[in-house]
Amino acid sequence: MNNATTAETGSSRSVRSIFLSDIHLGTRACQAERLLGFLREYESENLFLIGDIIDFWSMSRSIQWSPSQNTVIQKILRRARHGEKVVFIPGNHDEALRDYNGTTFGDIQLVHEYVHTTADGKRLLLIHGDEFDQVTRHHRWVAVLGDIGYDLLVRINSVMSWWRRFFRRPGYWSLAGYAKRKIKSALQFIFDFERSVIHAARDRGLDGVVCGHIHWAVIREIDNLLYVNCGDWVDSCTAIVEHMSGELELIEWGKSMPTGNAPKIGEAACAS
Ligand SMILES: [Mn+2]
Repeated sequence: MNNATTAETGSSRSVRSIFLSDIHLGTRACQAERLLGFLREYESENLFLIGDIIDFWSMSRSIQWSPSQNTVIQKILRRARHGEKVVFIPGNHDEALRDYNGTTFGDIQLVHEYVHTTADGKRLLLIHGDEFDQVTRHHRWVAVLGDIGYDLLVRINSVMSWWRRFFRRPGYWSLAGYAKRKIKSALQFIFDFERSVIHAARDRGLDGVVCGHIHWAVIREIDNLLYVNCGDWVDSCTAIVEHMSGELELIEWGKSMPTGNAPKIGEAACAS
């Protein structure tokens, strides 16, 4: 990665395409400042916004909208106005916008999915990916509750173990054991997700997929197809860029910053 130096110098880089997902504007966790730093650094011909850009789920509970989040929207609109091709594929957190798929607003195309051809001829399916997440697909209420309720669950658990101790109930609840089970199921979840997204790309006769949703950035080959995930801008601050040659690169913008964090398995399992 070479972003550590460029983030400081402020020099601009030209790439063919930028792929971003899971920005979650409207939440406190959204790393809008860092994203602005990234957008300042990279100029592109294409900007693909691959879902969960605006978090309407979270905003229905409380709105955390900062001036820098406003600036993110302004910068994106400005780039579209100045001739950059901007394609927005709504995700599950901004699913309200899916009603407008097929339309264009402020020079931004809204679509359900998109096929992008790289400079070296790879045809990639661009899709947010929540429809391949068995939890959000078949048990939407679990995902919504999970979104609100994970912290609550942890709190209830701690109250329960206090209650057990107080009344000397048998059955010790192990946090370590719980975490281990949680990680195992998170990895299984990621594995299943990747397989089914790749399957969709293969069905369409394409060379690979660029998605988001599970907050786990990666470029990897699966069954001879390219699996690319943009990661997120609430924790890991990652983006995918396509260079003029068509080569894809994972940019870990968070790592060059003092408080940058690696993706967390538990959060991936939340599938936001
Ligand atoms: Mn999502």
